[in-house]
Amino acid sequence: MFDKILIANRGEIAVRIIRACREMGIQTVAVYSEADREALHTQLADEAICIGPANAAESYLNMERIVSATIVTGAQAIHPGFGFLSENSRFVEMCEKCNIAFIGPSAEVIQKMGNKSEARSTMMKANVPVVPGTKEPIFEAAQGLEIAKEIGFPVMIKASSGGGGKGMRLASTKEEFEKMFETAQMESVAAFGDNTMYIEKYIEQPRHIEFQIMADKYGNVVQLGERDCSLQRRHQKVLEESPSVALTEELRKKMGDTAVLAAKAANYEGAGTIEFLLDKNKDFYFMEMNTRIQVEHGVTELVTGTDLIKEQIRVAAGEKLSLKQEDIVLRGHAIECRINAEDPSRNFMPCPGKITQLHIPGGNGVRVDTAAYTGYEIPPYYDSMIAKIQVYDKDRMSAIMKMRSVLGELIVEGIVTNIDFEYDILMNEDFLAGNITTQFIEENF
Ligand code: MV4
Repeated sequence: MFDKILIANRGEIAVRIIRACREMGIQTVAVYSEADREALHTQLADEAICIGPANAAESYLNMERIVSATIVTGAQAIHPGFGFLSENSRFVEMCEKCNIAFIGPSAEVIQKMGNKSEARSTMMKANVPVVPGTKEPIFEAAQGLEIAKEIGFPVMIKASSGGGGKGMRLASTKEEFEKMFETAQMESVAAFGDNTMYIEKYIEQPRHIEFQIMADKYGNVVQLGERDCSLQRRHQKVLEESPSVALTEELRKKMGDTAVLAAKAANYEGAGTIEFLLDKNKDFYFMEMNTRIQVEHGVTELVTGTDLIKEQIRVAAGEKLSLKQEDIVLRGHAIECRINAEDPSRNFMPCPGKITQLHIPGGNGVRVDTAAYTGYEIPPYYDSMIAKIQVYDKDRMSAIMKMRSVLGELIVEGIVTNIDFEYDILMNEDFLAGNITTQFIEENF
């Protein structure tokens, strides 16, 4: 096992990883920017190194400085968390060259799955269902139009380097197609320096269902059930839950088996997520694979009774999976609400500032992952998520009642947050009935 791990991240996920390391008897090194001198992760780690200015490009995204900090402190491994360098294959290559264990999959796998068009091909070859569309990457509108006519409009035009909605456009007619293709491609070139595109049939009112998977270095893969992440606003998840009300036990098994098949096809190692779109006929399609631990991993931990961060560390150190598929059962129901420093009445504009008073509820079945404290000043340079409230209870309605109670008790003063917005979702009739699609928030709020 590792003696010392460097955490290449900040905020609540850095704190979550530091705690897992401490529970395992592993020393921790935090890296922090000049804006994060007073941050909780900086204070909680055994050692902390300032790696540069507030601007993430010069600190949390600066590969050379992070690798240097790892070498200087004698850490043997880097945990990247999510965001920042977590899916950067060049960073993983650099770690490999410097003999530092990257807690995650290999550079090759990250690269392969990060290329969404190539990921589609890999999955098609492995008999994983994908959305009908292009089989090869395309670079020109004319090529795409041929395929679009075959599969029928409307179609989604997607950037191969995209994900999370960037470089993505809907085209409803062939007249619209050319213009939408050009804009999506231009966006992709600007954002990723890549003009590779692919086309998919448009799935109407889908649900976003993702499966957590975990794999070791010896080809063992398990799936830990699904999370329903259909409640999103502009591709930002707002509320996640497990299990999904949309799945029967039979469909869960079928999608879970498919997720394992997908992970094996990718030669996967570590924690990962297989994202599916589920349509109204309950047909499901592979959409993307995320090669990192995700923000919402806690809801899976609550219903499966596992610790995914510890398991990530163990498999990165070369241990066999401690989880067996037959031992993994989803018990009860978990919900997560993301608390953001943002103003819903001003188009969810970020509202950083000083938290003058913070009261965090606790109690039976309540988990709060946060790096905020009374007196903490949220810097304006990073994302606006300040806490994840997670509840666990015997069934969905009990979990909803518990989350209402917790949000009612939660006090965050000095800044504007989305707490009331989350509460309104928990009171919505369609939400209560489980009628949630990816259009829910746009339609209801
Ligand atoms: C789609 C789709 C419908 N059909 N692809 C949005 C983010 C990116 N990862 C993929 N996305 C979508 N792809 C096809 N072929 C609808 C969406 C989509 C969506 C997906 C999941 C969660 C929320 C969403 C909100 C709008 C659109």
